[in-house]
Amino acid sequence: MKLLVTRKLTDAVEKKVAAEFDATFRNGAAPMTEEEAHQALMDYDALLVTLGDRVTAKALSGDIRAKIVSNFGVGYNHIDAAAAKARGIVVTNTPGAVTDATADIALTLILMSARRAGAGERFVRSGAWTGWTPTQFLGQHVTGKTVGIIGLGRIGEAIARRCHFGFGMPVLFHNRSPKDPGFPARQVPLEDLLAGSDFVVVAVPATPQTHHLIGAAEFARMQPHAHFVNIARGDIVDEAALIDALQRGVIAGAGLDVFEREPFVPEALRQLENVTMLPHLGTAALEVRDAMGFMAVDNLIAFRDGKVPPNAV
Ligand code: 8YV
Repeated sequence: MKLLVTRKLTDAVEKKVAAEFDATFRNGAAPMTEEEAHQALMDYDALLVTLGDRVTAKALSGDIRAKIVSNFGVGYNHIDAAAAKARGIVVTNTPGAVTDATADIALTLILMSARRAGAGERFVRSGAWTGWTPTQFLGQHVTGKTVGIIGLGRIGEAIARRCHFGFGMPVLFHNRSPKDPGFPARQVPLEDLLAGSDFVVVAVPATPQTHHLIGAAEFARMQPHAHFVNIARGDIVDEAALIDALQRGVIAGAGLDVFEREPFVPEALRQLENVTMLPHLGTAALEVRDAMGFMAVDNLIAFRDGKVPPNAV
């Protein structure tokens, strides 16, 4: 099977890919454009793609050769899965492998935003710190506060688990279908979650239905001392409305691992002290990226061997 790997992966994963497939490793860190994706789909039997590679309906049109697109990552909003399905092309992803690392980043952002860790770090680094005082950099206490999690899938549940067991936080969650995580957590309508939470965390996938799920009206429902965290996808949030809410003190702070037009981050957002921003670090740990890569390769191997890939979407 002729395979194109669109981005640099870990050494261990690349070694496994090379051992299993007639593989070509594309150069460069930039995602594939729609035109490149189309060409790749014409030239290869299989693609191992990731965040930002534009496997759109247009890229999937015409006389293409590829039969499977294996995504490295759980979120696959850069792939038109419906168009792929219509053409009989299998799409797979890597759930499970990303869950704990992504939940850990959510907790990192809750803590950093509440405790003003980013602003404090910048302050020390600047050389401006002249000494401790009892009223310096006062943030919000996290332990025992209420967290509201939008989307109780694998990652949302892992965040809830950490908040409940680790920080004694009452957990509210909003989810399309009824869910019982097996520890105290209350399923509520989105409006009640927004109004009743000290920390609101977005953990839903990016779909046409979740585009701009959170905007000005939702920020207005949140409490002025509340913090907002997004570890999912940037376009679930109306970024202009978030900037406005942060500038006007509608909410106290935000922690973001993802952005609406990633990697573009608006100047207005970068200038705010009450926002903590990370460069999409969700799964950025060697063993996690190894596990994701092995999962993506295992999906390809299963397909090659005539089996149903374990993680078809
Ligand atoms: C990935 C993620 O590392 O798995 C996902 O969907 O958001 C990240 O943690 C990255 O997006 C590659 O897919």
